[in-house]
Amino acid sequence: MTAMTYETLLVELKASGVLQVLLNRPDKLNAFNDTLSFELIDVLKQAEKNPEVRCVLLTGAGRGFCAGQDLQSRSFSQNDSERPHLGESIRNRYMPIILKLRTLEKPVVCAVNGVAAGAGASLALACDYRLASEHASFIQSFIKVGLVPDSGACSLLPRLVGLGRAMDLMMTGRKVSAQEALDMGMINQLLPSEELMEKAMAFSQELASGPTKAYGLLKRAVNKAMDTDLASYLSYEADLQEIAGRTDDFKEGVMAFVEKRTPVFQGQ
Ligand code: T3D
Repeated sequence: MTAMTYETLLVELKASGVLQVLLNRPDKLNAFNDTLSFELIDVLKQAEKNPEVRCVLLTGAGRGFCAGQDLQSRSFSQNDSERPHLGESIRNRYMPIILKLRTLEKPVVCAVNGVAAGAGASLALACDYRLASEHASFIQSFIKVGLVPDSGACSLLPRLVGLGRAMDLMMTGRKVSAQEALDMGMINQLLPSEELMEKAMAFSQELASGPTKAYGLLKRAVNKAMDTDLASYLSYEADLQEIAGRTDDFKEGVMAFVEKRTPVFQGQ
């Protein structure tokens, strides 16, 4: 096991190839200040580069998952005429995180341990698979502070739950329980809180022992399919399958099938 040192994250690379990333500002429900944003960007870049990392598991410390932007760092005085440059904040801090989660060619699992609000909800939506505890909830808080849903919410949420439900959640900013999130397809699994991390780790380990390159290509294919016409997509899919077909894991998968045994994937 290898541990990496950050101020607002606890990061540990397990022998299984799972990189566990714990958002660690529990007294602020793990809200994003600048440090947390930049540290998360850094850790995702490390995950991309390090071949020992074969799955990322993201969760939060304490009773919250992530309460979105740290609003205390956005406080105004009564007659303040200054306004923050939120476009710059989104481009420099949130955009790299969401893009890296979607384009990282390794599975990313999210264990939502508590409330996920604003950009914290978007963070969970950008992961590949969401398990949530019964204490989790999801809030599109942006409208409550007069903002547009950001960090990919307007793209990701309607695809997961449908346009009508997404508009309801984004326009009202109402809290969605873990059960409702499961019912509408926002999360993949709902678990008792005491089982969340054990089950999330077991699932992450399963993914970490899988054909890593194929997971990566699968993510590339899905990203492309969401944004292109069918004919262009089908041609792109053929290119990706050409790459997958040349991996050792494909050879191992076919040999294991023919030899009637369980494949042992090396992520190559
Ligand atoms: O600025 C930009 O760069 C633009 C990008 C914007 C992206 C966004 O995410 S906008 C949306 C920002 N987030 C929110 O609006 C959520 C604000 N938080 C809440 O509405 C509530 O805290 C929750 C519904 C999430 C949880 O409520 P509850 O009652 O369980 O907890 P609490 O008592 O409100 O919070 C506990 C502590 O966490 C508290 O600190 P204290 O008083 O004990 O010292 C609270 O202030 C702190 N906290 C919670 N959320 C934030 C926060 N501190 C800073 N920023 C937060 N977002």
